[in-house]
Amino acid sequence: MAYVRKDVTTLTAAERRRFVRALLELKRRGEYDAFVRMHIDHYVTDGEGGLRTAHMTPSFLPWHRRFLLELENALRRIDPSVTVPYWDWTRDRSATGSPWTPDLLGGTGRSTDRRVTTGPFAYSTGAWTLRETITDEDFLTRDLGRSRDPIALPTAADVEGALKDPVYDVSPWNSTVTRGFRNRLEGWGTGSGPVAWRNHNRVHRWVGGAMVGGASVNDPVFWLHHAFVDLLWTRWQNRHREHRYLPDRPPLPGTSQYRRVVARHEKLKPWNMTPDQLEDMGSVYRYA
Ligand code: CU1
Ligand code: CU1
Repeated sequence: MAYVRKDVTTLTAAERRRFVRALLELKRRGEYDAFVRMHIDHYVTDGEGGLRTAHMTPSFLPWHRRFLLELENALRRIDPSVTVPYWDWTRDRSATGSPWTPDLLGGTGRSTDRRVTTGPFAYSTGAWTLRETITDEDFLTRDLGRSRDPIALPTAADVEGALKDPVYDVSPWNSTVTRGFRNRLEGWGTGSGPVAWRNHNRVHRWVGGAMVGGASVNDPVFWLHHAFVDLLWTRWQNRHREHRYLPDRPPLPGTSQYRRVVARHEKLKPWNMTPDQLEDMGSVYRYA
C-alpha cells in the first residue's frame, strides 16, 4: 500500500515530534551527513563540463525524487510511521508560521551571524552540528525573507506559469532554456538578482543561509521544499498525460549536450534507475 506524504500544516503534534526525532537520530548516526555530501558532490553546473544529473538539467526532478526517497526510507527504518511532509510555500508564506515553529524546524537566524537559535536544529542543542559544508560555519543559518534585501516567495500564479507548459523540457536542456516545465519550475531565469530566481530556486534564496548552494541539505527544510516540488511534478504529469520526461533519446555526438544530460532510458547516477522508472511513484507514495 502506498504511504502518504502530508501537507506539513496538517501534521499532529505527535507526527511533528516523530519526524524531528527520526531526523535527529539519522544525524546522530552520521547517515544524514552522507546525504549532504551526496548533494554537494552532485552539484554540477552548466559552466562545468561533464554529466549533470541533479541541477540545471532535465533530470533535476527524477534525481531529487529518488534522493527524497532515499532519505525517507532511512527515516522509516528508524520510525516506520514517518513520511516526509511537504511545505506549500504558495500558501504558507509567513516566516513565523508553519514549518518554522519551535516544535518543527525552528525559526530564522539571529541578525548578527544568521545562526538558528530556536527549535530542534539550533546549534546550542548540540544535535545539529554541520559537518559537510561549503563555508566555515558549523551551525545552521537562515535569513527567512532576506531581511536586508527582501525577496518574496513564489506565488500560486508563478507556479501556474510552470504547470501550464505542456512540454517537459527543451534543448539545450540546461539553465538557459526559457520554455519547458522543468526549468520554469527549477527556476533559472534571465537577468541578474532576484528576478533571475523563480519558483524552486527562489525558495532556496528566500530561506537563505545554508539553503543557498550545494550544502542546502544541511537545512531540513530542504526535504519539505523538495517534497512540494515533487508534488508539483505529479500535478504536471496529471494535467498533461500525453507528455513525458524529455529528452527521450540521448543528444547526438557532436552536439553541445552530448554526454551531459540523462535521457529517459539512461541510468540516473548514482542510482541504478532511469527517469522512465521514476515517473510513476503511485505504488510507493501519494500526496494528501
Ligand atoms: Cu538539489
Ligand atoms: Cu533545491
